[in-house]
Amino acid sequence: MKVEAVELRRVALELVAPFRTSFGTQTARDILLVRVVTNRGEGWGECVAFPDPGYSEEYVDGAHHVLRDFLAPRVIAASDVRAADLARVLGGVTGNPMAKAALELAVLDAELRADGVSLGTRLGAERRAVDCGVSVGMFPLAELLDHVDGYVADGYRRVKLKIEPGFDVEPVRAVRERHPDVRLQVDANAAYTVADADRLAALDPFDLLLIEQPLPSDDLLGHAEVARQIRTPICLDESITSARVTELAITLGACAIVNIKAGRLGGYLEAVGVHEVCVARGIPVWCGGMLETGIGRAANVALAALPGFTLPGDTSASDRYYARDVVSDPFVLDDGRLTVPTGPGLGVTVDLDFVESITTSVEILRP
Ligand code: SMG
Ligand code: MG
Repeated sequence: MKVEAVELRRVALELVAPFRTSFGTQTARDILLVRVVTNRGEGWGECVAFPDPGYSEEYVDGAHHVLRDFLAPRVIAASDVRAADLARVLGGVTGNPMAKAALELAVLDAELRADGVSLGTRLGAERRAVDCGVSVGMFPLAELLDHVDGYVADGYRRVKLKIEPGFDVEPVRAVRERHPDVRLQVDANAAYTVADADRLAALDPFDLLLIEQPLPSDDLLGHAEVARQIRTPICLDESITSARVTELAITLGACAIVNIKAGRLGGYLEAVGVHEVCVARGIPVWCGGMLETGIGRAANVALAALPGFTLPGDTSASDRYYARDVVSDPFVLDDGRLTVPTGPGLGVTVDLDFVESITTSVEILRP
């Protein structure tokens, strides 16, 4: 397949509710979409970088720059590109996994649409629908409880709360008292240190499925130490940057569960590699989220349908994020599940008129 042009398009979308985490608050989104035009048709990808380098080093302007100056030129210069070759084609560029993942997804979508194969089939999906959880940002307690009540009433199969030092035991206790049977987990986005093990152990009585990324991303030994001091299983998110690091983290005892996010891993193909490692080592996985539009969401739902994804993901319905999604076939919760698209490529149709109406800039790169 020959890539003839790469379009870098920024769109603006309001979130239906602010999303506060230990690293900042998202309200209005500034999203970078990638469209590739090839001799076999077009494909779309979504870059999950946020405006600030808070979740990880990447941020949307930086990802845009790297795509424009380093990644897209390599793909455009290649005479023949398949998604499976991208790791090699982009190999000279280190880091920048979110930028790479966005380009990979666009190439995968174009290739699979041309071949008439769905992304789920390509990745190894075995389910027709996936169990969905919901991740709730930090709010004052009364408001948090209202949001959780609403999501539980919607049918979400698991609730995730964001925590940080000073906002942990109290909200977890309040939600647990109100919803004794809901599957509940927490995510610290690296806000604690190994010295906080006692504080994290104070969450043990609330029957949490897991604590996600309590410590900084490079502190694998610290996570292993905390794991020895608490009963709640530790799940890693930010630390899991490749299949190799996943092997290391599991071997060190740093995690008992893994959150798989393609953007953090440089693409959906590496995400499948992490899934393989985890299945081989008996480690349950679930699909993370980065507030994606229907483009990234379609890919996440396909990934979450692989057999090792045995826990509900942060793959919520379109209306949990946006009043109107960028695809004409938004994701709708049905009995706590989303249906895996079966059409070629991503299996969703980008709503071009709507996308045009929310576009803030477009850049088209050609040879
Ligand atoms: O997509 O529903 C979603 C968000 C899930 O909590 C979520 N993601 O660390 O797992 C995580 C966070 C990162 C983004 S928070 C704005
Ligand atoms: Mg997380």
